[in-house]
Amino acid sequence: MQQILTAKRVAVVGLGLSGLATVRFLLSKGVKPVLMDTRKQPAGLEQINPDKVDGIYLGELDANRLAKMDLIIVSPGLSIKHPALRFARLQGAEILGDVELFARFNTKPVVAITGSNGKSTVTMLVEAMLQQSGIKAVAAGNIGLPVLEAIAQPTTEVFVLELSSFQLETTTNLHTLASANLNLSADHLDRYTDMAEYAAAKAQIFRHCQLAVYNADDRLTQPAASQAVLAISLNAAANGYGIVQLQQQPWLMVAGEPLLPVNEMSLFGEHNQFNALVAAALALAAGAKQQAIAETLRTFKGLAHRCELVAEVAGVRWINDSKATNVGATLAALAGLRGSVTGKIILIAGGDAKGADVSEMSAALQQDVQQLITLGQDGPAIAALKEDSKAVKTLQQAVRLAAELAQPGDMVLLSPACASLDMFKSYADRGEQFAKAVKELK
Ligand code: UMA
Ligand code: ADP
Repeated sequence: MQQILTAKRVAVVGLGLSGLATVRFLLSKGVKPVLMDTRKQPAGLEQINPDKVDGIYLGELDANRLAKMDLIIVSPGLSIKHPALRFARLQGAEILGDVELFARFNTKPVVAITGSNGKSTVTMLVEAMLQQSGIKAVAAGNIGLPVLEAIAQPTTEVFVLELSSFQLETTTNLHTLASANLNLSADHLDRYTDMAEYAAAKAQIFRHCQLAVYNADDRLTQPAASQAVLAISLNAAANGYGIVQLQQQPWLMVAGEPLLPVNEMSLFGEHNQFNALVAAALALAAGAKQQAIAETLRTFKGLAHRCELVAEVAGVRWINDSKATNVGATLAALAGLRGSVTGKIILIAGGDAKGADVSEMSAALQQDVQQLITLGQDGPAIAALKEDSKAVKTLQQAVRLAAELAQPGDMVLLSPACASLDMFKSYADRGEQFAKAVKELK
């Protein structure tokens, strides 16, 4: 595989986390890449020694320079439809992403996860289930640790990769023990022409997998190829997976065996029962033990900013679901939480909808939300879906307004259905500002 890099002119486009890891990886293989980024001041610039690389070019991409390359490794944040990249491809350059480079060099077993929502939760669950089984598993990819940084850890026995559609669209040779596509709902439509194009990017995860795990209730996740498949549904216990009634209570069934009662799981919400079943199937494929899977599901508390209880003040629960950056995630949060609320749900939503049709929230806003507070760039489009919604300018104002309107038994839910970047540094920054504002309430 090493020969794919020799005698080649190689460029790395994008100097974020994955770009920097790519540069280090290439340098370790004796390759001196050309570096480019459309930003004048990319965050990772100061970490690069200019003497070690073959030039750093910032600002608008130079199509002619790119066209001279044999191999271009593009960061996931940059669309491969960029005219300069298209031109380079026409001139014969090979364009791939860091995950494809990983795939060509990796020798360890891989489990991979994609979907519009639930990727990080399932990825962390699988990693924990494998570790609990005594297997040295490492989670990497979209979850945060760049794959080309993870590849350098010699003790790793299994890689658990969270893969975004951006990473998958440049990945063609990733071989996995098992891959899962959790669900597809409108997201990133500012980058894809339509849902079909977005779904096609996600479907790449099944290209070379020994077991394809998909969502039986979401047709768009179904693999096209006829490899071994496992369809999982919460609505029907089939193929050995699902929810079964036992001793008058619902149990998770995994590989044909009742694993544990649903109420013993520390994660809540129906969507997390589905996540648990998929994670169990993937972990089993990579050698996890049933008992370790059950123990993980009893103790795994979930990740920050995903339906996270940040405070309970005067009988009002404040939930931070800032990671709900698309409509599907907010719908799952409402469906998962509504059963546990005796009073009103006060929803704080809005931000950058990334081109999605927010009207898909309309029915849930009527049925499950008693008061809507909106903010951000696409706040008005969401506000238009519900009578008496209230628009605010800042998250702090939203929190103060929610506190005025809330009564004991109510839940205030930050689940924006939108990306945060119009107002915040990241979804985590938005979630932290929410928690801070809640703590400051008198
Ligand atoms: N950018 C430019 N010009 C460039 C290159 C990038 O403007 O030349 C911009 C991008 O549009 C983006 C930002 O810079 O706004 C970062 O892009 P990047 O490709 O450099 O990102 P990295 O820092 O390498 O982080 C990437 C993933 N980011 C994206 O896909 C946007 C991280 O996922 C991932 O954790 C990391 O690699 C390690 O593998 C983050 C993410 O937001 C969490 N993912 C999206 C999501 O989950 O919705 C897909
Ligand atoms: P991702 O990594 O795909 O963004 P996360 O696990 O970080 O997924 O969860 C993101 C959001 O999606 C959270 O708001 C969470 O409540 C919601 N979510 C988690 N799992 C699912 C699922 N299976 N279906 C729909 N929404 C989900």
